This record gives sequence, structure tokens and C-alpha cells, in this order.
Amino acid sequence: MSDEYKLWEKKQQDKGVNIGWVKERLKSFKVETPSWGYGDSGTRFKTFKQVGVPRNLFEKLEDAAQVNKYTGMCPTVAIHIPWDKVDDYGKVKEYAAQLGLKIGAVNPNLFQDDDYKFGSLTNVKPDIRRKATEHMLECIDIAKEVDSNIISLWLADGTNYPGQGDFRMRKHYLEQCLKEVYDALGDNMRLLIEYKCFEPAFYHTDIADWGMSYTFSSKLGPKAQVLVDLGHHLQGTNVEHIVAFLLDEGKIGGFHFNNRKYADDDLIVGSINPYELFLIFNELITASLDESTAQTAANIAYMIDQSHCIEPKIPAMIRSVLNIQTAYAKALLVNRNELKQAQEADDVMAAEAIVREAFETDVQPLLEAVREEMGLQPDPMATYIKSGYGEKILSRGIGGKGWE
Ligand code: LRH
Ligand code: MN
Ligand code: MN
Repeated sequence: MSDEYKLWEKKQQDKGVNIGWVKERLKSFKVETPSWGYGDSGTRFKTFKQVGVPRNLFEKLEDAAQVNKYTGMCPTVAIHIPWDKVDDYGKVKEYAAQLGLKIGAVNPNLFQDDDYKFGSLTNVKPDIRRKATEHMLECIDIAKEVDSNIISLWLADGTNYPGQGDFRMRKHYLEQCLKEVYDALGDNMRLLIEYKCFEPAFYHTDIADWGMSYTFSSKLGPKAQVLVDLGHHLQGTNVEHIVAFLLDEGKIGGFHFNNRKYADDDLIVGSINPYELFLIFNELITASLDESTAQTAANIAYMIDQSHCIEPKIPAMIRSVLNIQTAYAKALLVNRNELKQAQEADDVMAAEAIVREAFETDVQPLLEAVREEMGLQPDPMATYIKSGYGEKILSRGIGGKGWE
């Protein structure tokens, strides 16, 4: 134990922080990385190809294993179908296990087929809705094969012009398709429904906000929940409030972490607005300590949804994971008893200070100590860079698998 850490721990204990509890929470915290974050992706203007990008799902898993190896907190990988389509999912499961990984959420893709130009599950044509529903059912089968229990649905459907579509009819189509999908879920499977205010459609999106995701998932039943992607809100939206609200309703099932400045920028988590991330964790931790919300909080799937256009993929992923861990650690330090007292006394200044001071605390000594106790190196990024893996994969060449 370093002297720096001993000093840090003493200071926190004097403030009433239960260090043993904080460390336990940090050790058990896991976040899923997305297979597509290891591949090439771009903007609608250009995809810059990188040398060394995985050529198939197996190589994506190898890269994801590196992130898990150095951070110790990413044992599952989300897949996207058909980007990650293979003939034999048994082999995928087996290879993942060899790498110390499991397959996490299965993401259907209802946005890259010409048939979906005017919508998929909301398309006015029954045969196209059928095709889209079949794809969802195929993803459920894949999930069962790889022992995953999460289907996360992002629906790109929407319209570009007033009058283009009948809002209510599209809603009805969607409800019908989702009902069929929901009924095909296995016993312990969940359908997480993402929302997004705009893009790729610019006039209306069929699942535009959390209220719509909530409504669809409530009608479906307990196996359907809302997925909050941090990049999918209008400017200024109070995401932590949405999170608290959905926690209280038992209807939040997962996150797609990323960061943005303007729209769905898919930037490194915590690179633009780390305070927001911290405040979200503050709500999650508070809810985990409250009997009425503890179960919902315990079942949340923490996932990263990021695409790296100009960044080297693996270091960018490690940075995101570390930023998430940092925000989480800081949120664990909030003195909830004092905060409650300040709230009950309407002491605005004290309440704001309690929350902010936790955010301003340097948690690096704590994270280093936790990593050492987990048998990890204290600096995951530097250890990865030194490992030479980044150079080794250059032999894969250029033109690896990306968003297609
Ligand atoms: C849509 C989205 C959704 C997709 C992923 C690639 O913007 O967030 O989750 O599946 O990006
Ligand atoms: Mn997403
Ligand atoms: Mn997105």
C-alpha cells in the first residue's frame, strides 16, 4: 500500500466514507464493450480505414479481450447482426470463453438494408415488416446460441417530411411487431428498447424519446425495458433525471455510454461532459441503496456504444472504460447521509457542495489500489501500450471489418 494511498484513505475515512464498501463496488463493476467499436466506422462523409482493424468477429473478440485484460472490468462483448454474422455461433461462444469473455447484448440491424428505406418494423408494407420481424427473431435465436439474455433494439425508423407517414399507424405496426418479438424471448431474456430524437430521419423518429420507449416496453411487459444511450437526447436534456425516473419505475434496463458535444457523436465516454456521467452514476448508486429500486439497479446492463473514426480503437476503448470507472468511483464517494440532511433542510449550497466535492476528489490513488488488489497493473493504458499488441495487429493490414 503506497503512502499516497494511505493518506488518501485516511482523509476519506475521516469524511465518513466506507472504503471497504467502495472497493467492493468497484471490483464488481462491469461494463460491456461493443464489437463495432473495434472495427472501422466513420461519419456520413467518410470512413477512414485503419491498419490493424479486426477482419472478423473472432479478431474483434481478441481486441476486446485486451481491454478486459488490462482493465479487469469488460468480460462481455456486444455483437451487431449482420456485422458480426457467422455460420457457427457455437464457435463464437467457445472462442470468447477461451479469451475469458462472454457474448453480451445482441443488436439487430434494421438500418442498412435497401428494403428499410421507408422503415422496417413501421413500414407500411407488410412484407417488409415481416422481414424486419424475422430479423429480430433471428437475433433472439443467436442470443440463445451464445447464451446472451439481452436483445437491444435501436430502431432507425422515421420520416423526413410532414405527411410522409401516418404516425399512429406506424406506432400500431411497431406494437404488433414488438409483441411478436417479445413473445419469442426466452425466460430470462430482456428486450431493451433504445430511443433517439433524430437521425437518420430528420423530421420524426418512431421511438424518439424515453417516454415512447417506456410506453412500448410497459405495454409489452416486464421483460422489456428502456435503454438510455447518452448521445440520443436533445441538447440540454437532464439525462440523470430520466435515469432516476426510470429507475423508480423499474423500467431502465441498460445504458449505451458515449459522449457528445452536438448530436450522436459517439465520442470517448467522459471526454466532453464527465460531470453528467458522474451525476448519472450518483442516481444509480442512490437507487441501488434503496430497497424499492435496488433490484432494477442491480440488473442494469452497462454497455459502451462508441465508434472510433479517428482514434486508435483499443486505446480509445480503454480510455472510455477508465473514464467510466473514474466517474463511478467518484459517485461512490458522495456522502448520502449528509446529502439527505441538506435536502431536508433545503440547504441548497450544502447539497450542491456535497455532490460537487465528491466529483472533485482525485480517485486515482483509490483506483490504483483497487487494481493492485485485483491483480492488475495500476496504469492499464500504459501497460497496454507497452505490451506491443497495437504493433502486433498491424500485420492484419488495412480494410478490416467495419460498419457493413
Ligand atoms: C444508433 C446506435 C444504436 C446502434 C449503434 C451502432 O445511433 O446508438 O445503438 O445499434 O448506434
Ligand atoms: Mn446506441
Ligand atoms: Mn447512437
